[in-house]
Amino acid sequence: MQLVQYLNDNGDPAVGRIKASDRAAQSSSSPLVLSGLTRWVFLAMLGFALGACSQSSRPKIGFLVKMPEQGWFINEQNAASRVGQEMGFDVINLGVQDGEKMLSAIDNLAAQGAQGFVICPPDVRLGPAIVARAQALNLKFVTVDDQLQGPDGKIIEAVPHLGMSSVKIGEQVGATLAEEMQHRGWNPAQTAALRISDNELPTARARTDGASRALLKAGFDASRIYDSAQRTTDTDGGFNAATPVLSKHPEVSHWLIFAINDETVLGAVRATEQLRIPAENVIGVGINGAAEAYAEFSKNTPTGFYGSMAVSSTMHGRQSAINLYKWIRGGEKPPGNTETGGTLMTRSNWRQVKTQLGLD
Ligand code: FCA
Repeated sequence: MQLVQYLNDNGDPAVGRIKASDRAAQSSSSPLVLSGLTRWVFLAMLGFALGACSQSSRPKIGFLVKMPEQGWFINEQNAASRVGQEMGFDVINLGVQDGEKMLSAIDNLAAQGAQGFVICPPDVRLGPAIVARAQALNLKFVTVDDQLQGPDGKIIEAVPHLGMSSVKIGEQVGATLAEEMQHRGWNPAQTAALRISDNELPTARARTDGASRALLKAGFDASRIYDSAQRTTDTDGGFNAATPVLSKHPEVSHWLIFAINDETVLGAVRATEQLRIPAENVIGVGINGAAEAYAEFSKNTPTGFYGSMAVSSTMHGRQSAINLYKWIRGGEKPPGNTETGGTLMTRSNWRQVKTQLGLD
């Protein structure tokens, strides 16, 4: 305590900071009486040494995400850091945008003395490489959001996972699109749907398949759903996937847009704007409910981005970190698969939903 006060001031402020009575007690009882610069250097070194000791004795985990710039992943990492502070462990947040970065991040974690990591991998097909590296380095790990695939393309069930209930959330997206289309009184003959998905990512396919099913159930014509595959799951990926399909169908005046997340739908909505399709003729519904959605809902005039199925990224970050930490501390291995639900967030209720889901 005294040391912190000491280092916060310039010169020799410790003397000024310590009450006269304490100072008297200190100089008479302390066997080690140093003065001036020597004392300053000694105290500083002691402080650093103590700090280093207490740091290294705290358990450490990594939190590795494929797109650290996305609002969703920012929330997850922040929530993990917060729960670490509450429960007494350190969280090292890293971005792992490709396989090479990911493997060196895992190596670095081990070198820093971490005991495990939570990961949303840049490619689920890296599953076997992650398992092998973690085993070699004796690190425990769990996945969040995207589940790992084995060489046979099947989910690696042995790795504990926490993620959204993709099919159900997809179905909510489809039902929302159908309802809003009806609410706006659109003519089905002038309406088409743009479905953008990432075929390599099982959670993505499950989300867009769920949405398609709900649309069909509501009576939407299957031949009026146009597909596009995205190369990346961000806004650029959505924009690039949407543009050719939208341009190819000038006869369509009203568009429903759905995809794997908010970023992709936002990219597609930007593409409609560039093609001068009026915002009121577009209903885009995304998934995530993080910063990108708030920014869109905060605009003065509504855009084609009608809503987002919001899921608590805060809860995902917090719970997956807790699961891993307890496991590291000798508790049971976390459940094989935990699925979370979603809530519709729109321009009119986004602030309430944000609070309700404990989002940053
Ligand atoms: C995938 C998506 C993210 C987010 C997450 C829960 O990783 O790419 O945007 O939706 O699932």
